[in-house]
Amino acid sequence: MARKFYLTTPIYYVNDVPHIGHAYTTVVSDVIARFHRMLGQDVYFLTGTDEHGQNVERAAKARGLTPIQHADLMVERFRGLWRTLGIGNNDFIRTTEERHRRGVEKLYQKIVAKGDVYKDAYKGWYCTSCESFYPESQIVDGRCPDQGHKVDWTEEESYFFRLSKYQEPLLRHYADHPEFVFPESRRNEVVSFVGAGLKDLSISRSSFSWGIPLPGDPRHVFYVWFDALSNYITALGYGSDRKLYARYWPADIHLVGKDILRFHAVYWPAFLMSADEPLPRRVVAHGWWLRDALKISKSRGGAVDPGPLIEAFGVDAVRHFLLREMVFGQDAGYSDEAFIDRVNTDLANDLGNLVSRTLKMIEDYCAGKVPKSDHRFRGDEPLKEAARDAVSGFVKDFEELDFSAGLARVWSFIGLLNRFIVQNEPWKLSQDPGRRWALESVLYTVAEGLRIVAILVAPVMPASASGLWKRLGVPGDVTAASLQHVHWGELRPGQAIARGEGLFPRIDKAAYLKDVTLKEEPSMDAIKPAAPAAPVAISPAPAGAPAAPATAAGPGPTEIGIDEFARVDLRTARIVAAERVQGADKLLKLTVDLGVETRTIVAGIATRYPPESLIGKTIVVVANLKPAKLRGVLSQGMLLAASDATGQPYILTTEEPVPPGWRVK
Ligand code: ME8
Repeated sequence: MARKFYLTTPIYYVNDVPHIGHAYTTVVSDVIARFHRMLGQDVYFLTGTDEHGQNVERAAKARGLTPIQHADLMVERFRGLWRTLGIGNNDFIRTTEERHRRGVEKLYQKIVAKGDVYKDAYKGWYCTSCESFYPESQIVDGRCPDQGHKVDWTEEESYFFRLSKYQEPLLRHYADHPEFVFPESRRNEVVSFVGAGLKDLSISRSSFSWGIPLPGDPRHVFYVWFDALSNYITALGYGSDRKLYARYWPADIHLVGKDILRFHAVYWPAFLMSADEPLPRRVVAHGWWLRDALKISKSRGGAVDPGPLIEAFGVDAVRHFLLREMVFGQDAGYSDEAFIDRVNTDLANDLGNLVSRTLKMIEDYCAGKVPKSDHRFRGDEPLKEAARDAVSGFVKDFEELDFSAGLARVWSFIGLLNRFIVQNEPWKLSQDPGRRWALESVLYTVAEGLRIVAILVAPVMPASASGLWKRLGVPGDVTAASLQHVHWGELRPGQAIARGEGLFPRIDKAAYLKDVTLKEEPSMDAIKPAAPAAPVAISPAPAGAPAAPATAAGPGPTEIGIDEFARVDLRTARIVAAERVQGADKLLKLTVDLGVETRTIVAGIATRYPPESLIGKTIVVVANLKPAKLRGVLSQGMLLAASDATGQPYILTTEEPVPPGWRVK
């Protein structure tokens, strides 16, 4: 029977829109899952959302929504991004689901039965952002030690878990299972944290109600981390039908960012020990994507939205970049330059060019059919050996989670294939009919090398690997290929190739970087407490324009006088033409009649308005806004629209028809 492999991502909070950090964890997990499937294992891959707690309750309230309405909207952002990124998870758990509640209650009851829960008064520092309590000794300048958020003094009745009782058992477990926390440096941190002593842990809260009520005392809800961590077993039916639990638990890998390692490597195994359930095999922590040396996170700003990158360069470019650029376990800095350089070098130049020149030569010299290798040809020996080494090295690297090294190996092999072509000069061989066997052997060798490359890159770039597979005329699905049985010579001569379009177009770096300065950040309209009645400018603001008014928690926009308002030239305009902006899902290019002139305006309203539905509509535009280029199109103004909680635009129009060019005030 196939070995089972159970893999999880953290479940993400629904008070943040997904950014590149979340995408990283989920893509890496997907790559691990695909890799293990290609090793023939019975993989179960879980992701989901963490929907309870004070942060979510607050965010929902600020938006005038109930917590569940808020969560329902936000979950779609995550699901949508995972669909776009080609994530092949087997299940998606939401902590607001009934199956989850049942499992949490069951776990709690087992811990209670063990005598590990007692009621007491909690006094101490609480960080709402991290949803975590901290002892006085760890507070630095009124901020939490993990992420530097403000902490509040909290005093309330709470149920406690006897975490202190598990200090010794945990230390023993780390010693007996050195692989339990990975990488090694993180393991040492965990061991010293636990070695320094563990205090009992408050596992209930009564100051807010958005959570799972404690059985027996519904004035309390579960502490969000007790609730959240349980997802890894509740999704397998713990507390109800245990079939999946019996088949897949314990998890083989909990993949997390280093920010939440302690919860996974200390609290979670302690809860499980108390409940007499098996512990996960490994908790694996990766590093952070940084921008300007700060962790990328929406609350800190500088978030990178993977959406526009995917839109512009394709899913596989993003997946490859994430895996290749970050040395697993360490931090990495994100920049658009690094992204473009990586994609241009690895994908457009090295692999993309190799594929297109090989296919073109097979088309030109071999009538578009895979040629055969002649037994007289010996020049392929070093490549056969290099292919064998690349495969075994790649499998070892990926098993050890060293993705960048594994991919570097594949690219060394691609480099050999490129050099092999240059050295053998098939274009010269093609001139000499007596050496046709050599020409065919050379082209077969490269095509066979590319077949193996397709198998190796399949976990990281499944769509491109399939594209390459099809172009080489190989039947079946590359993702069904086995990484354990990669043998040289399986490419069948005589198969028709399908040259098709280039696999990876080259990015014009200068043009992209010029445009990107005007790119929108991921929309936080959905989670920011909206400034009531503030009209939302839908056109992306030009570079250098002041940021949207600060709305979160603090005071609303500062007051302005009527004179200041009068400086904004608002006009009615009639839409005379509308079309989509190439390569941008959200943008429409509108031609508007302003009475005295016609202008072009780029507006981010394509998600709600098909272009043809807009023709003839009267809208309101800011007519004296400095022109700005958006995705290469000069926008000479901005239309006004309201936006709902999810960021969907509703354009402003007039109640009665009015001619274009009238002043709005
Ligand atoms: O912590 N670089 O959810 P969360 C790399 N709900 N990874 C990053 C990152 C960055 N800059 N920013 C975020 C929670 N991540 C809890 C988890 S699990 C039982 C409950 C990734 O939405 C990374 O995986 O804040 C990190 O651990 C996770 O997102 C935090 O997601």
